[in-house]
Amino acid sequence: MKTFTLATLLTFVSAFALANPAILTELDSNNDGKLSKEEAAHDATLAADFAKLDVNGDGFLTKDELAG
Ligand SMILES: [Ca+2]
Repeated sequence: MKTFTLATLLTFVSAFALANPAILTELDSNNDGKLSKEEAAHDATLAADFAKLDVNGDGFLTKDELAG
């Protein structure tokens, strides 16, 4: 039962992480649910890939763009 509970918890955590990339929560300083170029600049990889990740070119990275 303990193993089942842990497995269930891990599944939940993984699904949550996919839907809400940790980097978004970590860097979203104004909590608007998306990353501006300024917020993304705190992560070297994100900053370098910003233009590529910003699929719709609106200047923000949403959780869908970060997950995709
Ligand atoms: Ca965007």
